[in-house]
Amino acid sequence: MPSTFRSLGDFQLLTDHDDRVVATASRGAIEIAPAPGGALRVRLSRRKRLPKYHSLAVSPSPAAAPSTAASASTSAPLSVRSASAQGTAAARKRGRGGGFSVVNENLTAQLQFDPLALSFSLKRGPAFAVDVALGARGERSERVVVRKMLRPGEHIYGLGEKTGWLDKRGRKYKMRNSDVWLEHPAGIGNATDPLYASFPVFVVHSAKGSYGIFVDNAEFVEFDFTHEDWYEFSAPADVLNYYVLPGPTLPDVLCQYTTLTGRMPLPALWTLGFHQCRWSYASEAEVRRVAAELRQRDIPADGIWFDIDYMDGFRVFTWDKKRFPRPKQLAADLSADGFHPITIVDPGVKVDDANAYRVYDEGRTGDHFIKHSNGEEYNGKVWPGRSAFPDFHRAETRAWWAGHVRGWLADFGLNGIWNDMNEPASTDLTGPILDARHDSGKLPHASARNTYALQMARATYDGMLQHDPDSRPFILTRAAFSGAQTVAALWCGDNHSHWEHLASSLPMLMNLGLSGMPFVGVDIGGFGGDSSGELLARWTQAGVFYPFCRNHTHNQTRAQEPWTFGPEVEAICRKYLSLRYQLLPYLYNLFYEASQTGAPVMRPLAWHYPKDPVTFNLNDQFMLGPNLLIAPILAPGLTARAVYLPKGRWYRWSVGQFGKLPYIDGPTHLIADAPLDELPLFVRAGAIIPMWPLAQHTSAIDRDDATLHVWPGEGVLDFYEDDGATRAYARGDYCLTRFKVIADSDGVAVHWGRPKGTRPERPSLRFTFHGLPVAAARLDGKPIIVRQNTVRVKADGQKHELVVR
Ligand code: MIG
Repeated sequence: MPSTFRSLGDFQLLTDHDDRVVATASRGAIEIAPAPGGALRVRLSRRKRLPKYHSLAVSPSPAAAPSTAASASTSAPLSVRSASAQGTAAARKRGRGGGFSVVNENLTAQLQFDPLALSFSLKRGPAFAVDVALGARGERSERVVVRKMLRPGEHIYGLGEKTGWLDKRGRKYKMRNSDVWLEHPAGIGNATDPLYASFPVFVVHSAKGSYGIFVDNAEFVEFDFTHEDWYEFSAPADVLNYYVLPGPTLPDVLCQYTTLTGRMPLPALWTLGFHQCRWSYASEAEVRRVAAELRQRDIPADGIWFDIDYMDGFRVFTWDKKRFPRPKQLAADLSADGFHPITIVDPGVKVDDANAYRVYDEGRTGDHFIKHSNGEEYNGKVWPGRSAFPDFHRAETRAWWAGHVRGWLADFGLNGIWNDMNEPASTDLTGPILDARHDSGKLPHASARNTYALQMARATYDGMLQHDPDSRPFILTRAAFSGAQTVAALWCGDNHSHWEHLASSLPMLMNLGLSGMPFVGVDIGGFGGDSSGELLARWTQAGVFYPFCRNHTHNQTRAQEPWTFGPEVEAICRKYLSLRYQLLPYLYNLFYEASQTGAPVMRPLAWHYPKDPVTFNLNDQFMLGPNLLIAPILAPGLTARAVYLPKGRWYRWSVGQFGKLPYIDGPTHLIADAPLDELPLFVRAGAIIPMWPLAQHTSAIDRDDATLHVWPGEGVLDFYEDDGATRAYARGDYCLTRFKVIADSDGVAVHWGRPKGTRPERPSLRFTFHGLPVAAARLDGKPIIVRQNTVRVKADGQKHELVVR
């Protein structure tokens, strides 16, 4: 323990309030309170008095527990515990020997008095999250420190967007939203930290189960996982707040965490399509050319992006009139061709001459910019030059910004907003940004920085909803904090065209998913540096399985659109992007699940195989939902790779080939062939995977024409369908049908029930069976026609049984 460490001192007094318990010691206090979703909240103070609890991450009205048993398409149903939707469950408290316990639903906190320490347990379960030391440290004891026991066999996941392996053991991490540029081909082991976003939440997982800790402090929180027997987290604040998420499974932890911090609402379907970006398509002609090429070359795409050069001198909410003389017409033409235009909007507002730039003038008059402690406007240098920064922690400023966003969308017919530089990135001009104050001077920068982007995204979201109250706003953000999942998707900033950055995207994105952030991706092909044809081909093969799928590159690098490396690479990109489009109903279903339970879309194998130690730090494979296992090629020159298949039966993906397919029974390692045009992709026996016919953009998809692809085995699909665009689903306009597949020695049966929701069913449904030759089919006992392993069934809202042999 460093010499400056001070314990909280001797226990003095226990106060039992109705909704919380406070133990005071000579140099501090601990408060324990029940929290929604069966969690407990702990507040550790280095003073004897606890200020009022305040959080920008934990919503005052917690997300409801999953309302249906529809935890989507998993062979074994998710064991999601029902959370108490209404506020907190009352604590049951009882004294015991030298301690005291607080209980919320199944979770008990045991408070020991001498020395003050906490441990937790689920009914009859062993103790976990056991304190080994509590106190404060630093010259003025300015950092509150919690140290807890770590056991052999325990692994650490989460922490959001971090470098390093899936398992965070062996590293220290800091939460401080930062604009970073990794010059070197730093691989997974690269120690760059912090990055752009802060998610101070982690999961401790072992074959015995999982629990989570969410450190609810926006200050620069630090984590230390370098020790054998304990881990530590600390915050430079008077009070450290943390929630214990009891699990006992990974899905439980995510459900508990997102009950507190909220879940991602359903995205608009188009946002799951392919996005083409570059810094920058800097003229109307260039944007039109790229859009036309995507269509001519049959590269399916929905998003087309406008990086900073569309603006007039980088002034936000303006267009460069020379290069974009008719932005409204341009957006309308793009929309007519199935593209969704998205513009970048940075926080920095150009400091301009009086009456030259409305946004700056209004910002000054309305007191909307952050100021130094002496009351002067903080200015830093960003793209527009000298700039001021909106005070997004202030409600009036958020409303002002929302108004601009609303106008921006309405005036030009745009569909999405891209928030960059929102850490905020800035080169100080008027003095250090750390001296700036937020929320009308009430909040020091060190407490406001990590939530700056979150508050900006919330303002943006509000503006987008004002523009169209029935829409599903789309925001892509670089910086973020816990809770950002409720308003934004995230990409991981400036990666590079290095194989190592393709490889490191897997653990980074999987850990973001385990931090409650399902809609994530990295720049496909790499942002900095020149990509190569082989790298782009391999990156696209992996990237079509990222939840967010965008090709993007720097303005000083060679072009990186799918066709720029010749016909072979173009064909590979087309093949895999087309597969993504056909798989969109499966992907959309996973987003539905995320909106219900907080489950990630892109998952480590440990999510589905939590007792299998081979999965615990498996960095080079991932699952898209329960049924697809992706093992991308992550290094040049390879035409085969080792793949781990966990317990159960697996098929290599081969839609289009019928008859008997070879299968592999796990757990096993195998060498999978992977010529440049093939990605090792496996499907779980018992999978039901909905697919749509291929189209070049989401609005052209015939969504009534769905096929359920079935691989023999045991499985469930809760097939969720809605209009993919509006909020009508919240009024019941959806169709949710549960399909079950059961296999026996000589055939497969699919059962389904009456759909839920008021949305009419699609007129019919096709089933295609894989892995067995189908000679005959019976629907509710009556023979029906089979062609190419496929049968078509008319929808009638009733229960049915389909058996094929
Ligand atoms: O200082 O807008 O991460 O995606 O293309 C660079 C230009 C600012 C950084 C973003 C990148 C974007 C670029 N931006």
